[in-house]
Amino acid sequence: MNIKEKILEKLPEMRSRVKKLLIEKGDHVIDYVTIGQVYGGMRNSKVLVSDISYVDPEEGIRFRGYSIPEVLEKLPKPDYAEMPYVGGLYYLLLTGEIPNKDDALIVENDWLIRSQVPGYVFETLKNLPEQTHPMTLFTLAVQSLQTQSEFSRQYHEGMKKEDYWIPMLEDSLNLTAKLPIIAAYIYNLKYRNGEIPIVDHNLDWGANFAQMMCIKDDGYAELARLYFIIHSDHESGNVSAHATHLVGSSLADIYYAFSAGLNGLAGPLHGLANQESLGWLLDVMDEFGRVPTKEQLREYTWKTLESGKVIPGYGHAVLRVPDPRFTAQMNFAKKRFPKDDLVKLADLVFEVVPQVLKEQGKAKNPAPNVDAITGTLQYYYGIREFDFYTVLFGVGRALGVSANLVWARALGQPLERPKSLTTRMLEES
Ligand code: CMX
Repeated sequence: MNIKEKILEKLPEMRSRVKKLLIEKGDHVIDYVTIGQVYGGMRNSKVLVSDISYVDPEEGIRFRGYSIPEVLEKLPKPDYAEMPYVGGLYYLLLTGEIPNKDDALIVENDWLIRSQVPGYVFETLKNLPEQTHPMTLFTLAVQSLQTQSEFSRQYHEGMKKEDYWIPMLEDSLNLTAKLPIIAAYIYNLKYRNGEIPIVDHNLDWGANFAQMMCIKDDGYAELARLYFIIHSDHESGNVSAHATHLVGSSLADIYYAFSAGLNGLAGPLHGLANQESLGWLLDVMDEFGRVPTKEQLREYTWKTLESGKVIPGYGHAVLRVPDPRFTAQMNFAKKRFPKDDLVKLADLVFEVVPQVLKEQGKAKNPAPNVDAITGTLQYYYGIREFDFYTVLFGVGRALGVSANLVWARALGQPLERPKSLTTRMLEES
């Protein structure tokens, strides 16, 4: 069954659950919000809803109820591959059901059919100044595809509200189909010969990305699938997901909404941390000329903290344990290239940094997040241009945020518009 048919099958029940919930418990208080939360980036204020994924502080992400190890085990895989089809993950995010191989292949084939990127997108990127950041190129490419929006076209022609999700799904499939090509083109444009990558119709979405990046090692196709799956979603409150949702709530189409999310992802406290984390590991290697001893690393960590900097890749706004996305990537690296010096260093950092952060006593979570290892793996396979790493994150993140937007439309979620107060009002409260 394709995704649209599956959503059509599930929608009546989901709509009636939400309707019943609002009738029976619309006035039910979930939690209260403190002034500390209002001034503190709204941490842990429970004001969003998403059925696509949930981050348990003590366990980590679950996609539609499945943990990362479960997702990697249960989703169908290409023959002889270890990592599942990304198309299968998209099916799971959008429908809530683990697909069989045929279901996953329907998505993969659909992506191939929709993969052609209009020539003007490449021309637009080519005409920008050479020093343009890869994330700026990525956002502009997504934004420039807006002319193709089915949602926008059908909305202006007039359509029933209950059908909004249908062109939203079309747009989401069209957009996600094109992102690997756009990302590989940005890499070529910035760091190689500027060639337009060619999709191989015999390969899946992840393997196609590896092929378009011209990385011959089969391990990179496995890593691409793993990477895009684990970066797809992290519930709704993180900056990229929330920005996408907020902009989408104005009934902006996926191109407007996701380019807003990408702009948020580009910040150093969010998606840029992966490159900062690898940079920190490489600085450690530079300082000692080899993997340092534990004591040397301890001292170096303190030196970083005392200079007023954070340890990138450590800490999290929600998680209170090591991020399972870190663990999945570390397991991958240790299985395939355990002798790599950066992997050894990342492992040592995992031993030393949480202890130092605990001693410092500031970070609520001294454990690693996803970004503590991501760059190390890309570096191993030869992707050494740091500025490109957040583009990879963005390709993956599109899957989760677009699935959320399709369901936001399907359930008729309204314009988001929280209320703000003045400092005086808070002082007098
Ligand atoms: N190194 C040093 N200090 C840290 C720290 C770290 N890795 N993590 C948190 N802290 C500090 C904070 O800077 C803050 O200090 P101040 O009180 O002086 O401002 C204090 O500990 C409390 O912060 P927190 O409540 O534990 O963390 P936040 O929810 O405010 O921020 C995060 C979360 C991720 C931004 C923060 O841990 C951080 O800056 N980490 C390093 C950057 C990073 O890895 N970001 C990627 C996150 C994953 C993602 O979303 O992409």
